[in-house]
Amino acid sequence: MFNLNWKRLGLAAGLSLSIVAAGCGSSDGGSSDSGSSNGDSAEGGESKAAIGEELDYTITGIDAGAGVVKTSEKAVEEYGLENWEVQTSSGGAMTEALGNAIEDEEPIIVTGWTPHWKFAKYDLKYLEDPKGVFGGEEQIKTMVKTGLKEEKPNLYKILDQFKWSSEEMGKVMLARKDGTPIEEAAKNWVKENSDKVSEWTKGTEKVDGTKAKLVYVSWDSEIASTNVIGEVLRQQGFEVKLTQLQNAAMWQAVAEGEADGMVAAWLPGTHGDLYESNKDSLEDLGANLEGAKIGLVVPKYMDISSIEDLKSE
Ligand code: PBE
Repeated sequence: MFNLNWKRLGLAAGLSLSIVAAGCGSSDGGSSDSGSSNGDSAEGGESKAAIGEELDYTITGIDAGAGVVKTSEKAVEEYGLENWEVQTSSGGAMTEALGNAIEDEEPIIVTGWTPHWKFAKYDLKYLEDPKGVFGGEEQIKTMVKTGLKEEKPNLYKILDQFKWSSEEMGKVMLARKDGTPIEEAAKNWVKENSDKVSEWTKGTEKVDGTKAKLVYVSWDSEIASTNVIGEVLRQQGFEVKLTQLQNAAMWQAVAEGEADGMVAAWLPGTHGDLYESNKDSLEDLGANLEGAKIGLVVPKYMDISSIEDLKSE
C-alpha cells in the first residue's frame, strides 16, 4: 500500500490524508497511541519513512546564498535528518516545483518565507520547529553605504522613511505572479497608495537625475520591494539603477559603497552572518517591514506537522 503515491492514497481513502498517516503526524510516540491496533502503529512508522523515500529525502531549496537555505541545512543537521538534503536552485524553480506538486497533490517540502504570494495562492503550513533553528519573527531592514546622508540627503531620507506592511508587499507580489510585469505592478501600487508614498518622501525635495543605485537578490519579496522603492525614487527625479546580485555580493556592494543601499536585509536571523561581517562598513536604517518569517513549508494536505516528523526512526 505504501508504494502508492499520496494522491492515490487520498483518493482511495476518500478523505484527507490524515487518515493514512494518523500514527505519525501528531507525536513521535506513534506506538503508544491508545486504542490503536498494532497494525495502525506499524503503518504510522512506515508512512513516515515513506515521506522521505517519496521525496527522495529532498527539501526543495532556492539559491545557495539564501539564508533560508543555510538555515535549512542547519536544521537537517540539528534534527538529525540523516539522508535528507536541501537541493539548491532558485526562487523561481522552487515555486514552480511547489505549484506542480500541488497540482498533482503530491508531497513537497520547500524552504519558505513570509511575506510571499505562495500563501495567498495555496493552502500551506510551516512545519513546527521545536528546536527554534529558524528563529522567530524577522524584520526586513534597509542598509545604506556610509556617508550617504551627506552625499545624497534626499535619497537617504526616502530610504530611511520607507516602511510598509506584509499585506502591502503582498499585493505587488501577487500582481506580478498573476502576470503583470514588475515595473507596471510597482507603478500601479505607487499610484494607488499615494498617501503611503508621501510618508516616504515627506521632507525631501525632488532631484534632477541624481543617481540612485540599489542592489537586491532575485527573491519574490525583494523584487517587489526594490521595484516599488525604485519607482518612488524615479518619480522623485532620481536616475535609478536596480542591480540583481547574489546575497553575499549584495551586502558587499553596499558595504564597499558600490551601491547606495538595499532594502533586503533579513534580520536578526536569516542574514545575521552577513550583517556581522559587514556591519562596520554600512549604516542600518532600521526595519522597512515587520513580521517576516522563514521556515520549512509544506502543503496543508501533507500529514506532517513538525520538522521532527521527518526523522526516520
Ligand atoms: N528569503 C527572502 C531570503 C531573504 C528574503 C527568505 C528567501 C533568504 O533566505 O536569504
